[in-house]
Amino acid sequence: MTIDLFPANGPYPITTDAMVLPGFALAEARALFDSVLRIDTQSPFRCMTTPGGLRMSVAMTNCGAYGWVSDASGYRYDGCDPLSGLPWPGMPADFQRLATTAAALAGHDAFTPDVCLINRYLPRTRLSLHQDTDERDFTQPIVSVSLGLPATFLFGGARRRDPCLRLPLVHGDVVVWGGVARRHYHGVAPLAAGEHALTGHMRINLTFRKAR
Ligand code: MD6
Ligand code: FE
Repeated sequence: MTIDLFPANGPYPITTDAMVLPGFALAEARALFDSVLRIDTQSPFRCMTTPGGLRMSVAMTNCGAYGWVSDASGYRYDGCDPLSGLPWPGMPADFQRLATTAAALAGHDAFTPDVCLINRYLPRTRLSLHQDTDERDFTQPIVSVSLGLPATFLFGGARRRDPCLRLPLVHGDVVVWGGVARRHYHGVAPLAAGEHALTGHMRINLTFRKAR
C-alpha cells in the first residue's frame, strides 16, 4: 500500500514558505487569457535584452502601476512602457483579486501587488536560473499563475549551486512563495512543443509582485 502525503489536487508545499495551489486559477483562466491578449494590443510582448547584452528568449509585458524591464542599463521597475513612453495597462480587478486570495491561502495576508509581469513562452523558450531581487520589500510574497502549455519549473535554493527540484506546472496552477524562500533561485526548463485548447502554442505566466 502507498500513502499519499498530499491529495492529488490539493495545495502542496515545495519547501518552507513556497507552495503550489494546483488548478487554483482554472475557473478564471479564459478571462485571464482574454485580458492578456488585450494588454498585448496596448503594451505588446517583446524580448528584452539583459544588461550583458543577451536577448532573452521569453517575451514579456506588464500591467499594473509598474512594470519590470531589462535593458543595457540594468533591471528595474518602471511606471512606463519604454516602447510607448506611456503608463503600463492597468491591472484588471480580477488579476488583483486572484493574487490576493492565493497569497492569503498560502499564509500571506494583505498582499497588494502593484505589478503583474507577464511572460510568454514558445517551444524551446526557457528562463535561466535567477533570483527575484528587484523589489523593495522581500517580506512580500510573489504569486505566479500558469496558463496554457505545461512547463517544468526549476526550484533551487539560496545559492545558485544548490540542487533544483523539477516541478511540473500545468494550466491553471498557482505558485505562491515568500518568507525564507523569497530569494531562492528558480527558472523554467525549455518549453516542449504542444497545442493547448486556450493558448495554442504558448505558455503564459503571470507573476504578481509588490515592487514599491
Ligand atoms: C515562470 N516565473 O514561471 C517564471 N519568479 O514563467 C518566475 O520567474 C517566478 O513563477 C518568482 C516567483 C514565481 C515565479
Ligand atoms: Fe522569477
